Amino acid sequence: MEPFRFQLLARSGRARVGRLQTPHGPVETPLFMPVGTQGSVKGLLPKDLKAIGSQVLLANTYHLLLRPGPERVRTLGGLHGFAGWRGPWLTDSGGFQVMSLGHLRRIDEEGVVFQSHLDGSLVRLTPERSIAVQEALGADFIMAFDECPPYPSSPEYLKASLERTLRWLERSLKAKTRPDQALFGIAQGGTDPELRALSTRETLRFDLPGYAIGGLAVGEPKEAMFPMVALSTEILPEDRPRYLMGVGHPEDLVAAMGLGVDLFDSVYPTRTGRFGSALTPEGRINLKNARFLEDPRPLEEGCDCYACQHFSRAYIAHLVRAGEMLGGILLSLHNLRHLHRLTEGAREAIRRGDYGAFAWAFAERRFGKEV
Ligand code: PRF
Ligand code: ZN
Repeated sequence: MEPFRFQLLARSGRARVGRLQTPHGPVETPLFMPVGTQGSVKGLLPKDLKAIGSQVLLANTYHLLLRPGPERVRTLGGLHGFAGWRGPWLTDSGGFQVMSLGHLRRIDEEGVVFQSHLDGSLVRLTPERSIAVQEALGADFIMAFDECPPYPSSPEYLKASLERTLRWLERSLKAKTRPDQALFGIAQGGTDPELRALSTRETLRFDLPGYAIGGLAVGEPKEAMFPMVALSTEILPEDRPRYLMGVGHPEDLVAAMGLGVDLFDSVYPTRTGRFGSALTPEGRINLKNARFLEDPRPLEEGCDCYACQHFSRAYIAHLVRAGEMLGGILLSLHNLRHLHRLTEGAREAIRRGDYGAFAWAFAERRFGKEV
């Protein structure tokens, strides 16, 4: 596990700064990972991602299995060679994407059978197949094959599902052959405190280089999500990275970092950018709003990203209205920079031992007045 050594560098309350070693260089946590579902962060060049401080990119087993296929990616150098991002990659295991995108046909002890959203063909995904695909894709971090139950689900279903996910974790681990990839386990349990604690404790029986908090941000209210995050980070070991899957709203990052979460991913910054919105410290602004058509200011005052350094809100609002792809590109770039700056600021505050003041200042700007 030495290639994936995780060192805690500083702590402030429950918030932590860590350094995570990977075969493609070290990364600093807390960290937001941009989503490159198809091996590409939509609209952005690897050099631009590097320039805004991206450290790890996430790709999806589900999509790359269907197209172009894992063997093609393996032959062309794995994700690092094929997709031109030479830094660390993480691949998700596919179960979650099957649920949200594929036409799920059956889920049983063996795995899932689904209908491809591309050509309707039947595809089987099991823990063994997911790991084999993730080994071919060659990411630094790979995820155990899990089931993320929908919200709401009955306690009976949650229990049966989390127990199956634990058996799938054992099978994922057995199927793994590459020593240069770190397998993360994923705790489930929905928003039931007993089941969440049970799933987390049982997942910890496997000595793994990192642990993910899954099954959240699937439509449950925030008042239900955060107690699960708090409970999880209390149980999880201090010396392993914790990854809260699919969470990317700035205010959720600030709260979860405060609870001791180290890693995040979400399509939110890029998707909301393609839909015409910019993240700012005061909240999200929609460039389709007529009030931006004559606004000479940058998306965010003081932002060092290329979009804010070169273009006005008025120009980007024009691009969005005209349906020009540059609009979505500039907004995605800015939104990712905004989240990276947020985690960078958090790291600095934690190093100073004052995460509380950071969270307080964030809340004041974000919620202290109307945008
Ligand atoms: N499991 C996996 N991927 C995920 C999730 C999960 O529970 C979530 C939940 N928000 C996002 N992505 N494998
Ligand atoms: Zn910017």
